[in-house]
Amino acid sequence: MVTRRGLLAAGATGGAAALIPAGWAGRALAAAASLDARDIPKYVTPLRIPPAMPTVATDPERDTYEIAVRQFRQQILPPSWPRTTVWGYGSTAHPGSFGYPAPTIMARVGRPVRVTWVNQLVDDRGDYLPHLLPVDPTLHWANPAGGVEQRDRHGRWDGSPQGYRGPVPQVVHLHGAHSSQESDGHSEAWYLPVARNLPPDFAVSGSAYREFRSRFAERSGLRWAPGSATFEYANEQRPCTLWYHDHALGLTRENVYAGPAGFYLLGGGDEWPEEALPGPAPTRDDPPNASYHDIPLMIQDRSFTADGDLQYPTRYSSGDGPPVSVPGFSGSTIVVNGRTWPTLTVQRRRYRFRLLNGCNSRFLLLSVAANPTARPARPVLPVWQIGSDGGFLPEPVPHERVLLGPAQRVDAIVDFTDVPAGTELYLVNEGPDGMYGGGRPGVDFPPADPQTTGQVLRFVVTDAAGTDPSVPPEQLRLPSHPRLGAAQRVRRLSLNERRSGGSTVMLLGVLDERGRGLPLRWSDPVTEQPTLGDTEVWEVRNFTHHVHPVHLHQVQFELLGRGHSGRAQPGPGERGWMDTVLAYPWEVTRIKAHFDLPGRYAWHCHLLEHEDNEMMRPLNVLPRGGAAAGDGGASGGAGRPGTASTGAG
Ligand SMILES: [Cu+2]
Repeated sequence: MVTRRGLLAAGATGGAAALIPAGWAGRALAAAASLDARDIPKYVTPLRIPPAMPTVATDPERDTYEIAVRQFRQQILPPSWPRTTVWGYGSTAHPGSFGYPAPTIMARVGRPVRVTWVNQLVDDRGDYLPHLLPVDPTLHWANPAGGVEQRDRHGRWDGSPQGYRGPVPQVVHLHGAHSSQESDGHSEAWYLPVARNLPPDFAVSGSAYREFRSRFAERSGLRWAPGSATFEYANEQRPCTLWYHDHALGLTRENVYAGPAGFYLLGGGDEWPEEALPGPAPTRDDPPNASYHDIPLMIQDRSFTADGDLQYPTRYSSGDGPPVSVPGFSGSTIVVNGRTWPTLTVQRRRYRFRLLNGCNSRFLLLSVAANPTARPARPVLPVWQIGSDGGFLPEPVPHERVLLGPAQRVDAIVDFTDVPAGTELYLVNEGPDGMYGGGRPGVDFPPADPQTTGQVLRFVVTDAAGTDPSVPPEQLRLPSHPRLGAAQRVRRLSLNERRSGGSTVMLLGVLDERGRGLPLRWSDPVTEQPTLGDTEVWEVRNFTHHVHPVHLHQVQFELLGRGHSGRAQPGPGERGWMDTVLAYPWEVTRIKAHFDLPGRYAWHCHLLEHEDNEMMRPLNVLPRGGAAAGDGGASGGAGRPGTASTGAG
């Protein structure tokens, strides 16, 4: 009998190749040699703390930004090693601001932020830049080469061994934000750069772009310029840690892998005195060498060629076919804030860390240990979780180990006050080097290679330079947490795997009349169509062997329960607002959300390789009284029809 443990072990042998299905007889493109991650010295570069993104205007109404994505070279590997060509965001008014990760957008609750996002993936002559990585043109993807008729559909391969080599679609999603549809960064609202040599028959924007451009113009009087989109974020939600990244249809995995991502820290609100927490974070007018005690950590896995370029697995369906998307990715190094295995000098005081799993498909199981390679890791300091994706928890939760799926955030405090100066501590990772099916490291799956991907960051403790006014985490009282009212509807949904063309495809879906998973693709009729103002319970049944991080746009939701019945209590770190929830194999994950913005959104798996290959479905919020054609969700259930919802901020 094949056990789950056996399957997982077979799929987790480490390295980028581990996620390519067994028996794959692909032809390797004359690929550059890989860099052996064991050869890269660790902890030789200081952690880079992204500065605050400069504005182009601040007035009583709002903060205004103009942010482009560009291609540049950056030192990601240690000094004296080759630099890496990446993409990243920065302020067009401040050419020195471009970085991977991007500068952090510092926002305040109740104060709108307006960003004009510009696709500047062009070279010095104004010609478009092709992708850094081979692109599978046969997926259901943006497909600009298909022209207006065939955009946002499956594309055709033109014979290039690199796949699609044309101009690259971009559209920015602010992950976790309560955004109106035209500002959400819908996957079909992408746009190409304004380039000298755009082929005339290409679509220059996605099929949703014009509609959202009109809506935004109606709302604000401002019309998007070609090669750009202007979005407005109301910041009417609880203070929290958001992040922004590319979301183009069928291309997100490779776009995000190339670098474009940044933090968006929403502070303020009248519910909580920020002085009680460790700070400050970077602000827009800091002096050089300011010191920070509120530090975002974007943790990602990356592989490199011997020349220092980003490496991403390429496989082929046959000897002379196009490059084909891979079902998962496991990089050979850990990169934090754009540097491999950095080191952070900390004082004997408390620090707030905004932990973000920015990996394509790697799950992280993090702890603070004195020995970087001992397994099981022996945690020496608790990681105090004070917040989840959407804001503060009801109370601080001490963790020995913190589990983070792709796109999830943990707002954490680590207290170094009692650690002797001179001590070296390590943030280590015991998540797997392959797909994650749940369970414990060393029991249900081998932990990540302790020599490489099992290590993240080194802390070097020094004496405190001043007093620490922050409140110890065990004494913190966090603001009370509003709960959603009764649901009007229960929706039964599924996560499925299906064989397709020799490999396994993961698909979202609904349930059929016998309670079995009925998988649906991105282009199938819309089934998730809540009515504006409604609160819904979503019961997501996972019929696959893998954990999938399920992300809903527009909302922050509550996790009601999990387990085989969906009634098991969420863990203590899951009792706040979330926008991405881990759905475990063969379990029911029950969430509750309130939909108070009309229009076209999406829900999807945040394993980027799944999301890009159909594991995404429309989420359309209909006006009250509107027809719900094709709406196949189950109604009634535990909901009490007619019960008014109390809503959520
Ligand atoms: Cu998935």
